[in-house]
Amino acid sequence: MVPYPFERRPVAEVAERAASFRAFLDSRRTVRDFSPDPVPRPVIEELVRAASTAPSGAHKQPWTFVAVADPDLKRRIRLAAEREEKLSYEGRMSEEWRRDLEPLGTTWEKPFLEIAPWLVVLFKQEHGLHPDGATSKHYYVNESVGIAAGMFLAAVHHAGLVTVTHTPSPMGFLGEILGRPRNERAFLLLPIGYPAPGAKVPDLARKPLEQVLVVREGGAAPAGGAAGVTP
Ligand code: IYR
Repeated sequence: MVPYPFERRPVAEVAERAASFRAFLDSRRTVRDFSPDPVPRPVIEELVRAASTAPSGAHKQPWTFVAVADPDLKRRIRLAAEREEKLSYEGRMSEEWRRDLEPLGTTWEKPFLEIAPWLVVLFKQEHGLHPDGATSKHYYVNESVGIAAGMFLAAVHHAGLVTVTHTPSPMGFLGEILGRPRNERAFLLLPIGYPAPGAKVPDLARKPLEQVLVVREGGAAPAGGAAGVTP
């Protein structure tokens, strides 16, 4: 163990920082309409370093980020993704699922997989696989990789770039095209870049706090109802 150099801030500053970070995250939108403008490789490296600060089960960091800028690989990934997506949109997805996607305006066509300057493919490592072929246990892999993905999204937004959490299903082709070892499964495909000029996003609203937060503060309930969030 080593000391943690934690800086304790006055509560007013904590409240201000909580609110300003919330507003910053609220300005993030999923973008599917990319500019081909390049993004330097060191930027992608910093985004992956940021994501890789995520907590993980027993600190195993059970993730691999594969950053693809090679046009041939991007084309192969696009074609394979579109093959799966076409099967999904034209048959595998239920009527209800198709209806739920209508406001997003998505189709099986994924031009962003070739246009975005980088495709970052996030793989989860089901277990450790060492150079001598020995394996070791990983814990809470989905939770760990999901947290790393969220931190990656925040880092992309903070850098001034955009992405979409694309999950062409099934994603087995990504491991094959990218030659990943047998302990890895594709988790998310994240195109990274700038929005195309005039890019549009769906007209979505976030759920209000009272639909996503339940507070149980304890103590006597104040007159007028539950503490905290009731208007
Ligand atoms: N993977 C498909 C379909 C899709 C599914 C969900 I759930 C979304 O939120 C968005 C899209 C696609 O990427 O088009």
